[in-house]
Amino acid sequence: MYLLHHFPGTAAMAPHLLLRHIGVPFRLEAIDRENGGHKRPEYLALNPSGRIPVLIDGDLVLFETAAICLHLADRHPEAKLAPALGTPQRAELYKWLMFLTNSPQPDLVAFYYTDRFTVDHGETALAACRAAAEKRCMDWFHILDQQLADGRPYLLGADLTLVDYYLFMLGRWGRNFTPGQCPRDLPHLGPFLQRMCRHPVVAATCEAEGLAAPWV
Ligand SMILES: N[C@@H](CCC(=O)N[C@@H](CS)C(=O)NCC(=O)O)C(=O)O
Repeated sequence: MYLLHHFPGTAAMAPHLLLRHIGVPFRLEAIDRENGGHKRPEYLALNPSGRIPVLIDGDLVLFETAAICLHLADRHPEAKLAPALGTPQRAELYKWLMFLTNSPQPDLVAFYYTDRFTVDHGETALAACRAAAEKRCMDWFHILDQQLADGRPYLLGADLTLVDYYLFMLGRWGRNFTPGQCPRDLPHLGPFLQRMCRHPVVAATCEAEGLAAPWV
């Protein structure tokens, strides 16, 4: 059985969504995040970066959310979370996954952990840093919005893949941006996020994580 070290609403959500989509037995190991459970030696032995999540698959201890997602997709090809290896569609999946993890995700981290991105912790400097992170994030979300502009239901086209779950998670993190200028307000990404909210796997995961509505 898989074990996912987890805290609601964090990056652990993407693998949690995938595990539910696959329908395989798993257990969530709750991290005592409020009390720095992810910075304790036992957890650092699993993930030296002290970040959530970690997946345990037998003897395999895996950190980095995207790696966990790809591993789950590879272990369960019948779940069709990724197109077949070596196909152009698979390359597209790599492209969007790398884009998500290299562009919006770090800037979302900068939005939420602003004090790590400036040595000036004065109110004005922190607010400026946060506003710049939000602006960068929205530039990335506009690109994702354009990818959905041809009416395709999912990032790669007709079929839902792991990058859609990943995008849902990151789009959700943008819900605290300036009202009216959030991912949910974009013309194509907004409907995508609402559609994902209605997906039974997403609804069940958000409910299981105890997330307050609206989810995006
Ligand atoms: N690159 C890592 C980032 C994970 C990450 O940022 N996790 C956050 C929760 S959403 C965390 O554990 N933050 C605690 C910290 O940075 O101290 C991944 O994708 O797994």
